[in-house]
Parts: sequence; C-alpha cells; structure tokens
Amino acid sequence: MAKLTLLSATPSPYARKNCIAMLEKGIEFDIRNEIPWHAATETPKYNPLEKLPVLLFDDGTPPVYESWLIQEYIVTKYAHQGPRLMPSNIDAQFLCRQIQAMADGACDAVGLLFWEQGRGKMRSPEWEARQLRKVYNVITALDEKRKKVGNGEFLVANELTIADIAAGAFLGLVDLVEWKYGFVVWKEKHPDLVAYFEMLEERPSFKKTKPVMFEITEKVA
Ligand SMILES: N[C@@H](CCC(=O)N[C@@H](CS)C(=O)NCC(=O)O)C(=O)O
Repeated sequence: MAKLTLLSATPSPYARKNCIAMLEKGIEFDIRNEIPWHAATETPKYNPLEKLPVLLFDDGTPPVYESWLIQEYIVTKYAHQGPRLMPSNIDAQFLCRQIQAMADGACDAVGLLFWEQGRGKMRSPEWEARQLRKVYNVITALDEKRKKVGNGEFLVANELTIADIAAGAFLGLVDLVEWKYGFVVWKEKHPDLVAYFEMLEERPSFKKTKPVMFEITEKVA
C-alpha cells in the first residue's frame, strides 16, 4: 500500500473529517499543514480548485481532492479495516451522504461569513445574514435528526458513520468560531445536540483532531 499524506489545514473541518475517518480505521498517514491562501501553498500543485484537503500518495496514484470523495476513498479502499463508517443499506448510505453534504455546506457558509467579515466597509449585512441563516438551519436540522434516532448514539443505522463525522466536524467549527468571533450562538437552544457533540468529542479520533485557528498574515495569493 502507498504511503498516505493528507494536505491539511489546522482549522479545516473538511480535512478533519478525513483525519477522523483514517484514525477510526487505524490507517497510517502523515499530515502536511498549509495555509491555502498564502503564496507558499502547494495545494494548487495537486488540486486545480486550489482547495484542501488533498490526499497524496507516494506511488504515483493521482491525488484525491474534495473531502467527501476522500471519505469515499477511505471507506471503499479500507472496507475491511476497522469500523466500516458506512452502513450496508443503500437508503442509509444516501442518508449518510445527504447529512455529510448538508454539514459540509454549512461549513462553506461559515467560511463565507468569515471572509465577508474581513471586507470592512464593503461588508454586506444581507449576505452575512443569509450565510448565518444557513448555519442555524443546519444546526436545527441536525438537532431534528438527532431527536429522530432517539436514544441511539449515532445519526444513521446506530453506528458511527461519515454522517456523524461530518456533523461533528461542522459543530467543531461552529464551536471554534463561536469562541473566537462570537457570531454563532446555538448551545442553549439545542441541549440534545450539545450532548451529541460532546459524545463525539470524547472519541480519541475527535480529541486528536481538535481544530486550531491559524492567522492569515499575507494578502490572499
Ligand atoms: N468542498 C471542499 C471545500 C474545501 C475548502 O473549502 N477548503 C478550504 C480550507 S478549509 C480551502 O482550501 N480554501 C481555499 C480556497 O477556497 O481557495 C471539500 O469538501 O474539500
């Protein structure tokens, strides 16, 4: 098997999903942290979209980018190693992927908010409200899904899946930005979801990948 390296960034919820999946499965990998907006970034060498995470191989296998696709790679290529992270039932699989798409989209909205907040006088309150609304919509939707599964720990099929990993990575991002910027306030209104988030955060794979904000010190390259 080729040696795996994940091109990552310390606050990235997308890369965190991939790290958690590989840790859960006991896959060996290296991490190479970058700031993808700085001039020294190597991300564009591997992904024409200039975004990370990117999964790199040392045996000439083409890089895999887009975090959802990296999850698919991990789940399918390492199907027989560790927890499967994807149920066998097709409908449950779609549900997992749907929840992942929703959580990833909410991370995109947080990112757009972050950049908008840096635009000084050009900031659009309407645009910010729109992105924030998406974040809250997804928090509410996750809370509802969580309530539907009742006492089960996980969102789909009573087992840890890519859906929980994506939901946990999104909530981890919200937690980080709430602490840093105070613009997402959700915990009082969603105690069940907080309990779910805390349950996930207790897992060694989540503990080991806690997001850390970086400082963007250069003009965007
Ligand atoms: N849909 C992508 C989103 C990845 C993403 O937005 N990554 C950020 C870092 S957290 C990035 O590299 N941004 C650089 C850019 O937008 O140009 C995925 O799931 O992998």
